Amino acid sequence: MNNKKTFGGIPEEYGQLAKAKIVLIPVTYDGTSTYQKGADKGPDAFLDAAENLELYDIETDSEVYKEGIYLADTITEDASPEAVYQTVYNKTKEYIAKNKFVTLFGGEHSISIGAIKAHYEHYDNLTIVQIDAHADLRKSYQGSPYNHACALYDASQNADNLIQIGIRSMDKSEKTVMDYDKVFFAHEMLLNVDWMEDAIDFMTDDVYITFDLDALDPSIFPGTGTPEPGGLMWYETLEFIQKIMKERNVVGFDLVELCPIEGTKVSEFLAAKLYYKMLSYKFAVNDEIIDEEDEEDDNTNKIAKFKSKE
Ligand SMILES: [Mn+2]
Repeated sequence: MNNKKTFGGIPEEYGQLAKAKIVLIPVTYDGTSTYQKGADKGPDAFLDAAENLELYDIETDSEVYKEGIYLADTITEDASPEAVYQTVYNKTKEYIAKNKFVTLFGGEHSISIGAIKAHYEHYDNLTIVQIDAHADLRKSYQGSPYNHACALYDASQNADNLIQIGIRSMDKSEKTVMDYDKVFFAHEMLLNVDWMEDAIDFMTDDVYITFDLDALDPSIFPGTGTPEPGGLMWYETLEFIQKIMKERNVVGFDLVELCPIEGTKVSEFLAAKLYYKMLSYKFAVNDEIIDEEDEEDDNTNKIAKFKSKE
């Protein structure tokens, strides 16, 4: 499928592959989801919402689209979970080889398997940060190792480092695979005001983020296949992402599991805004603004909140 538009309707000159630092690959696959279907409609809803974003980011005082965002052809492969994995892996590799900052938008979480692998093969000692309600550590599910329930199994075995954030649902069998030191369960994050720093301490220099949007609280993000209560709120999510971007070298990321709900745009608009925020933090030229904010960082991490300044 050929995307005729640019991401967010940015001017053509910033949407060309040759000049763009950033590549966005939409992937529509939703073949293995087991509860509500509809993640295949995620990329279109996300791209539509992005057209309604302000392209100036207040917090970083930047217009990150000027780094160039190339909207790659949507991957619509759906023959099998394995075929999707292979196609995503090849495409991601191709753009990494072109020195691009590769981002993907799903689709269900299985689309991340190939993207993660392409990145950990390219970068030595890469940390995978998984932000997700679900552990996704099953070795195989419903006959396939490329099922959404297995999205991080390969990374847990073959990547150098995996850190799981926001987990609040898993099968008992996943306990044998899980590295508990590097798992931040949602119920424990509530009580640990230092969870962000603790998590970052486990990260190596280079980091890839796989962000399953069901990690977010359903009150702010209802549009996902399996909306688990007790998730991350908006400002704590941004604070965490900003810290990672500042303290480590993020080399790419994916956002998955947007399942649009008819009659409301809340979820797709949040996804678009989050995507653009992540790029803004990554490429922000105005580092001073971020530094200043970091010095006031003694706020608690309970349910998201504006920072209190005494
Ligand atoms: Mn997931």
